[in-house]
Amino acid sequence: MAPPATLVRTARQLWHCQWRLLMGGLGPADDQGRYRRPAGAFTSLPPLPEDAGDPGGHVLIVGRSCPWAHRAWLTWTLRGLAATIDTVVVVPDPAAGRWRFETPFEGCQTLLDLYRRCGADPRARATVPALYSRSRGQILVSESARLIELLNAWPAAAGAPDLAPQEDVPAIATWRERLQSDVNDGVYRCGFARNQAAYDEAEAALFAALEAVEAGLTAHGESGSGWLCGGTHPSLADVVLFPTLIRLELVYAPLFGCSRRPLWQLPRLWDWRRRFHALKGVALTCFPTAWRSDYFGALFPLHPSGIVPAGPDLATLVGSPPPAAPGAPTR
Ligand SMILES: N[C@@H](CCC(=O)N[C@@H](CS)C(=O)NCC(=O)O)C(=O)O
Repeated sequence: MAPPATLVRTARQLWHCQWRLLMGGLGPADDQGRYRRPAGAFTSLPPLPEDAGDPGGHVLIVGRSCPWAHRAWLTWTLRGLAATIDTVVVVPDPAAGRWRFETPFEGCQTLLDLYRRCGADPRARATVPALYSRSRGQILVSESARLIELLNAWPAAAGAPDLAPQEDVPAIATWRERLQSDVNDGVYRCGFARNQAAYDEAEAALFAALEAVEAGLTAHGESGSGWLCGGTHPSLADVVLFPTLIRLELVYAPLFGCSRRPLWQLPRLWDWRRRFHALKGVALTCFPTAWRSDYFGALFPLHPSGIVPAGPDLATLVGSPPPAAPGAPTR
């Protein structure tokens, strides 16, 4: 027998209050209910360290599921920095809501311990990615936007591409600014919106930006380049786009409501993602099982059951697009 309507109404009101409280734990919102990413610690771009060329002198701390860490990991990969920068992967501790080291790192069990030891503001969250200097015993930078710039300036492996060539700097900056707000943070602004209007605004901006990328790629496609800022290799603009796009069908569409259009309807973008994924070493930075379990398992206010979906299989997202059905719209 169905419970009485008054009981259902009361339960819904109570749950809604609880939900609002729990959402506050995911991050702050403005008075319109729009998610606002909190500022972190170690946010400025440091100078290139004098010992940057020393083997193993620095450590890039990343988490598998984090898209901000992913962009740093990609930059490290594309620049071939394994000889001078080690990587350490932290794993989520959902019960405590923080990152922990699998084996103690510099005597620390958790990333928070390391942040505290490095003198971070006690109120700051301990986030990935972070670049740590062994010689100084200090986190140099943990804001991914600056971190990827530092890694691009780092002494690189022979033949590694410059991901921000001088002539492309203005175009890269323009793309990065839009992608950061409307796409990288945009998916979170969809998922963490506190009301319909806040979601609608973020969702519209997200898909407008993706369509702008599609149009940009089409323009370059005609002149023979397949990357966002032209040229023969990807730039930092491509690097920041990839972590969000590769998680789209796996996480952001089903969990954050970023599902207005399937990506195969943006064929240049689909192909761009396939080509980026095929770059040397990029597949080694992709962990679809961890992405699914970390997002669906940990974001309790968005998904209280914690049930982790089975798919889709990443291989189906980085192959050829499905053939359009006869008469199906191409846009
Ligand atoms: N602004 C930071 C954001 C990084 C960030 O939010 N990382 C998340 C994982 S996706 C994190 O470590 N969160 C832990 C926490 O907030 O306690 C950046 O871009 O580097």
